[in-house]
Amino acid sequence: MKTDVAIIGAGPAGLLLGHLLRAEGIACVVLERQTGDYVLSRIRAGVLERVTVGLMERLGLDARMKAEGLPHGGFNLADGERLIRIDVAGLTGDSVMVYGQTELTRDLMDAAEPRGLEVIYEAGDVALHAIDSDSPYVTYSKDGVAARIDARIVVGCDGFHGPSRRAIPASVGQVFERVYPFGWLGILADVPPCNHELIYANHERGFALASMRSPTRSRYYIDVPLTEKVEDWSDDRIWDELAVRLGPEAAAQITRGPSIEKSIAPLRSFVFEPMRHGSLLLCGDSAHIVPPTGAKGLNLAASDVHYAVEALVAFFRHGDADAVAGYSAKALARVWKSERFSWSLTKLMHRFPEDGPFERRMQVAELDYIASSEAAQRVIAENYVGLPV
Ligand code: RFL
Ligand code: PHB
Repeated sequence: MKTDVAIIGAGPAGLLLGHLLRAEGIACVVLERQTGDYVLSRIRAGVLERVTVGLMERLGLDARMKAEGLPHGGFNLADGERLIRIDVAGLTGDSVMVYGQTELTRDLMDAAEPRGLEVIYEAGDVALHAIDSDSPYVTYSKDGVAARIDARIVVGCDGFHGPSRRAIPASVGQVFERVYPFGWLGILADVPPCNHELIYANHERGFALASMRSPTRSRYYIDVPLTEKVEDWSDDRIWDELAVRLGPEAAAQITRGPSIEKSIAPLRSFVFEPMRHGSLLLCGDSAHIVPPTGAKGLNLAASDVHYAVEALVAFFRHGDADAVAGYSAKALARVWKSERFSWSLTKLMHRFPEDGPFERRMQVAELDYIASSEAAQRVIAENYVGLPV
């Protein structure tokens, strides 16, 4: 098979990119290792920035998001006792959209066939070849049969564990990484949220986040040491811990119920540079990971896709090879700012094993400063709502 752009991975990055290229008249094929149902079963991000909402609007796939998503003009930081509200709308004039990654992916998936976007699910043994040349190709197997796609450009949207980043020779790549000594234990339950806006809490006993998917579905997290096993956390134990960590005001409003999903996700900051090598571009988690504090992961994947589409349209329409060459620097400038924000919010809201009383006082002082300073709140609001692309 021959196409302009071979896209590896049908997560949010790959599907967004595929639809946007199709809409620009650029031929592409998406290869996904899993089934569509498996991709939809992964419970991940819940907060969308303007850039992500904007891409869905551009595709005309925003109807369900506009009907069912919850625009949020603020969120809260908690220090165990009080809530510090960050008035995102008042400070930035913009808001975020609470709409699950699962729902966004479903909207993109459902629109693929009607719009003629070819997505090949259950593609095994995907491998990249000749990415140093102008005629790269991808091999894979489908139903036991070997297949090959010849393309002009390959885009790796295959997440942290996919083959694309590894296809770039180690001699030209550089990894920047921080692995955190805790993970987030997440619970999804069909109960009303305890608060109409998100709460990120730093309590003596650890971090907690109250989030939601809808007025009847809640998403909560607590941080736990990486040695913890999810089997050791009964629903009751999690609800008890949430009630303590979120503070008395939120605790009074918690509705308990059986979990419909429960898992532990490790936290990591990771950037791979460059995000382009030869005819290969990387988008989303294949190039970078942020800790979930700040809800930047999915939104960074969307901003990468924005820059990639810009570069590929310039290339395929006007033969502008410089646009493709410049993709990495453009994307990385925004990536690093989101990495910084996610890292700093993670440091502010979590206890690290090496922290002593001094570090604790620093956190308390910073939260107290944020509570009293509109300038500090504005810095947080501007980053939370998403920096411009
Ligand atoms: P994805 O979503 O990982 O999609 C990559 C796709 O590539 C496929 N793939 C392959 N396909 C073909 N051949 C191969 N060899 C392949 N290897 C992999 C995979 O099956 C998959 O379908 O990456 P993408 O599109 O870059 O999107 C990024 C976002 O998914 C990610 O940044 C966020 O979900 C991160 N993240 C969160 N972000 C937030 O903003 N808020 C959150 O609450 C949040 N929670 C999370 C998360 C990520 C998690 N991971 C990665 C384990 C919770 C978890 C558990
Ligand atoms: C979520 O709802 O899953 C969520 C929200 C905000 C975050 C992380 C996760 O920072």
